[in-house]
Amino acid sequence: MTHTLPAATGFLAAVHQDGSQVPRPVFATLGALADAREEHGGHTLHTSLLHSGAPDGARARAGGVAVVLAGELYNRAELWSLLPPGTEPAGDAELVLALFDRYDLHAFRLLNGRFAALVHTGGRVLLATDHAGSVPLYASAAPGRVLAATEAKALRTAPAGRPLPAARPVRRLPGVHQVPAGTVLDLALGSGTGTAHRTWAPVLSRRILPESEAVETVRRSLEHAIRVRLGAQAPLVVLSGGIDSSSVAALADRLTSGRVDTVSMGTDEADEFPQARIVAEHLGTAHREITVPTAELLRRLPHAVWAAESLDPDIIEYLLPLTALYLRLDGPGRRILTGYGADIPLGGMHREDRLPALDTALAHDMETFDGLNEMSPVLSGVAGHWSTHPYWDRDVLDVLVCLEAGLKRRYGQDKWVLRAAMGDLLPAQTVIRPKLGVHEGSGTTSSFSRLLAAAGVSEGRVHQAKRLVVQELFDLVVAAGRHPDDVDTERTVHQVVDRLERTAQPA
Ligand code: IOT
Ligand code: MG
Repeated sequence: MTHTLPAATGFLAAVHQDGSQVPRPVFATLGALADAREEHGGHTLHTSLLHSGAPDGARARAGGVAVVLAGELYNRAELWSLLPPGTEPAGDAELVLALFDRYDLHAFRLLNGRFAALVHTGGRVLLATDHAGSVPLYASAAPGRVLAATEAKALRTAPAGRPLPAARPVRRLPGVHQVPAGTVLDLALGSGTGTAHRTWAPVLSRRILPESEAVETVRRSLEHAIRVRLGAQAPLVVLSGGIDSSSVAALADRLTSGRVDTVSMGTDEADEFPQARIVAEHLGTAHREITVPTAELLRRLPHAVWAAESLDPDIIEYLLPLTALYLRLDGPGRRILTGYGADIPLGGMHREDRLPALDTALAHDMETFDGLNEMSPVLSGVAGHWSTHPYWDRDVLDVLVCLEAGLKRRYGQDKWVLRAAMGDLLPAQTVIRPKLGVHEGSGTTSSFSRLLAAAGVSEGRVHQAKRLVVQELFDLVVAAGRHPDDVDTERTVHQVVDRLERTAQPA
């Protein structure tokens, strides 16, 4: 399915002064691997690209500069307008190459996309993430070499690296660091160290707009973000029937010539099928319901940690039902649109009427999202799909974050400005439907809690135990490189609980 997925969905790349070995690429993401080795200026650049048939668009070289890019750009037309007339980049890597030639590392300030990239030029290696760090990027560097990969596990066997500026060390992987969101690390190959440049930061100020202007701006920016995320085939929208995903489905449906597919997941314990069905019927989408038994859902916990490489138990509870759903979507790789992330800039997880608390939550969430990997493409990549998040489009996010809180919470409704923006395209009951998190709507939080209670964890320690279980799973499937199919959730829970009990006993 060419042109449906990006040219590459992940990479492992290594730049060496000597001819050292490159770790064997191991990814959770499904895909074919295209290896290449180039010598330039006395350096070797090895790349292993995860692709779905056309890796060429993900690699570019001109003169002494090479670019490797996983993911895709969403403001291509704007970016093209910066290039000399007649320049026609064949893919996003070539486009970045042309921009790099003109702006050097500041090229990354121009990009609105979902990508991780490496640039090699002379003795420099640059590692870049998109504004949201939505494609995680990890690195291990030492004098004479830089290794970088879109999954931490791919660097599991890399020789130990040195600390990197501004980058977070990865648990149990000595010398492996995660490149922050919206950052370019400019590294000197000789020393294996360098400087970090921020290319994006969430806006801290708030804009005051009349209702109608706020509503129109939100509608226009979201519509644009969805238009640029549509591939050659009709997309698949993961639909809960809440305002976030229903808005995505409605706009995708308007902008697609063919029929949009929607899918809703539930468990034998809980689902939002009736609410999603109302939207699917209203729009006339080709809709599916998939029931994942709770036992299967819990068996997928190691897979969710393996894919997200996240240590946050709350985030893993949001991502687990989605991972379980993606693993049930067989067939060729699909382009998936999700409503994930809308609650962060709109304060949607926040259920009270006080504006100071809403802005406090928002400011906190915008300060702490980095490194949670909640939008990692690997979540659907484990089943060969490519997901993308219109609410975290750089322009949409900038619009949403900076609206004054009273436009988000208004007339007793949460996410008011979005609801008002979508009023004409959705059933009235969908527009006013209160927030229900995927972890609640699928019974994920409660079934995970029950598993811990059954293993003897007291109610007051459930959250702590969840954190430890996620940590243990991370150690197994990321740091130790075990395949999640070979990791038993229940056994892991029992091991963690035994350890908890031993440390809880007085010495
Ligand atoms: P939620 O908003 O419920 O779900 C995220 C997306 O997953 C939905 O927009 C929808 O596309 C898909 N989805 C949810 N439930 C289903 C379902 N049953 N079947 C199919 N697709 C479904 C958590 C949350 O509430 O998810 N995410 C929040 C908050 C993130 C907090 N992170 C942070 N503070 N850093 C969000 O903003 O999406
Ligand atoms: Mg949401």
